[in-house]
Amino acid sequence: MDRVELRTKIEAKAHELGFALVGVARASPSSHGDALRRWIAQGKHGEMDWLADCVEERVDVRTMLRNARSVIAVADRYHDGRPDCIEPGARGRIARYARGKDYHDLIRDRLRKLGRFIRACVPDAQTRLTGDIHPILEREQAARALLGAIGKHTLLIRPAMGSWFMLGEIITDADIAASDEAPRTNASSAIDETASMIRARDESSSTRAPLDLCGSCTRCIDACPTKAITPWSVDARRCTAYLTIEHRGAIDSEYFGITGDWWFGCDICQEVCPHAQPTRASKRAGINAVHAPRLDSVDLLEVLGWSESDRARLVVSSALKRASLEMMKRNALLALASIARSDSTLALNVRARCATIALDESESEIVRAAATATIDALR
Ligand code: B12
Ligand code: SF4
Ligand code: SF4
Repeated sequence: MDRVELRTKIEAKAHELGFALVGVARASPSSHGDALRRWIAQGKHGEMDWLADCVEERVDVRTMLRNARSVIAVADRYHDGRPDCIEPGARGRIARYARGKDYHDLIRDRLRKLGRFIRACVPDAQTRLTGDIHPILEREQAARALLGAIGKHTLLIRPAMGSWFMLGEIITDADIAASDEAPRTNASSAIDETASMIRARDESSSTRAPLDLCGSCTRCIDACPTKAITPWSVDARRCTAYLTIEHRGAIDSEYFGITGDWWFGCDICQEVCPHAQPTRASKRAGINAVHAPRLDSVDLLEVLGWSESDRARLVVSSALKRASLEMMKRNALLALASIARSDSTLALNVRARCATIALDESESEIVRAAATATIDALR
């Protein structure tokens, strides 16, 4: 089987497995290794030491598989851009990627099947699956495979479909034609639109600068409540997604009252992006049914009274399990500090609850500190 035919077969199999986008990149070092090293040196990874521990692996996928030649990048679409319609009250929102079943499991199972398919096509091939936790710059690999381009908010954007994608990759020593290699035999392939934009850029310029879908737009930078974004870089320490999902200690009081109603993660930079708005075409493209949302928000005052068994019920086969019970309570107070600012009756109620929590020795230091910060934010 020739290299282009192999790519076509793999693309067809990935679509059959339900992936919205698939493409192939050459296995070669990152073009942004220095940007990553700078990001780590500036401490922008916060407490995510696992990012700092394997920088050199991240900048070259061949460290994950010797003799790697190709990276197959896939993307699942989990949301179509429609605005939220959350029931009224003191509700804390869950980021859209975490509203359904845990995406790690959903993507990994199908990547395994795709890996088996590749090994059936190329019997001696070795394959390594990745997906979120592995040391690989997934967005760069996806952009190289022409799945889309990286926006100033650092997420992969697919023109006309937005950034509502989860990514996964297979690294292999099989020699597969990369997506930017002509000829493409599959004219209806989902990546052709991006491929032609990239070809147009190459024809109009001698440099191979990354495809820029942002132009002079700065909407995500302006809308980010914590000022975490500078063009093509996010200071994780300031990002609500980091503060509510990755950060395990007390949240600095400066964030109370400004992060909005987000309880787990944050979607603001995607919600405001012109590329991520729902269009007729993007609604028609739909989402993969396996990502059907189960829970979009929680009652924040209820969370404050939760026990371990309440949490356990909620996190079954869900990405929400990354947050411990004390993080969930801390996050509930963070969201209440914003919501109650515009509701004086709620503010009265929240202040009273916080005064009790702040003095309650059965609550952890982290939750008590959050209660004090909430009272201060509501003064
Ligand atoms: C750590 C991490 C986080 C951290 C840090 C985020 C960040 N921007 O780095 C935190 C906890 C904050 C986070 C938040 C979120 N995350 Co996250 N996260 C990751 C993880 C595990 C590693 C990312 C990483 O390596 N960061 C280090 C930085 C330096 O890497 P980078 O931004 O890719 O760096 C490149 C660019 O800066 C680029 N670059 C540098 N200069 C320039 C200049 C130009 C012009 C261009 C084009 C590029 C460029 O080069 C660098 C190297 O390639 C990835 C999975 C993975 N293994 O990749 C998921 C991942 C990025 N996250 C994802 C998601 C969905 C989210 C959230 C939307 C979740 C949510 N709703 O709450 C938010 C979005 C926040 C945001 N705007 O980034 C998805 C993104 C999917 C997509 N469409 O892009 C990923 C890919 C997970 C997955 N498997 O799908 N995340
Ligand atoms: S996820 Fe929210 S806090 Fe993080 S960069 Fe985007 S808008 Fe800012
Ligand atoms: S909001 Fe504007 S600047 Fe931000 S990623 Fe989207 S297009 Fe780019």
